[in-house]
Amino acid sequence: MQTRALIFDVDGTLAETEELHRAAFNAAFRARGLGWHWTKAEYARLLKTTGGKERIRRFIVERGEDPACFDIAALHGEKTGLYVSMMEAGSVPLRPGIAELLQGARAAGLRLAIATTTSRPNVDALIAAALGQPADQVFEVLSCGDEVAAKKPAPDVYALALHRLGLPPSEALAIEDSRNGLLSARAAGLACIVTPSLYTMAEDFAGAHLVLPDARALDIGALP
Ligand code: XBP
Ligand code: MG
Repeated sequence: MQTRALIFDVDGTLAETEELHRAAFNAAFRARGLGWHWTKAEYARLLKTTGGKERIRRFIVERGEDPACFDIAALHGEKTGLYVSMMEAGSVPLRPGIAELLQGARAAGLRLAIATTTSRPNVDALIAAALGQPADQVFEVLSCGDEVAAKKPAPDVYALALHRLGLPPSEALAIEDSRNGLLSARAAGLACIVTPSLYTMAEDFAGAHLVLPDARALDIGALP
């Protein structure tokens, strides 16, 4: 086996977090009296733009308004605070098989990393709530959205995770739930296993090493 590290996406892959993100965006819009509300259908469309700040900007442009008239960074900062509070209050379970996969991978001597477009506080809150441990004790490397110039589907966040691991792409494997994530991993030279999530299940995963229903179906002994 050549694979020495598993690099995980977060939203949709470790857990079905997007409904909590949507609730946090809507709560931030309410708190600012903006009168905006993202329905599930609208969010499914907007999710094609990765990154919360980029998603808000696109929404404003689509409304025919000028993004320069809004403090998107502050609005998004408020959304992140609300998401973290909501996660602390309610938590979101890890997807089936994820906890076992993390444990099994560690036991098999694989290194664990994160490559996500989401903000770091969101990752910390999810892992603390779901596993009761700091994220940087579970994952040796964490590469997050705001650390790179271009978010997925650009390769930057996977390239950064590989750089921090000190590994070539041939020695790591990405685990994703979305087409944008798959494209990002492939553009960084990584093989990628996709476990589609609620918001991504209708997407095209051509180019994936494997498409599996969830992490329970992932056999560590059969990795490339
Ligand atoms: C997830 C995202 C994120 C979250 C929100 O994509 O696009 O933007 O929806 O996070 P992926 P922030 O799973 O491909 O990484 O609001 O912190 O950006
Ligand atoms: Mg994802």
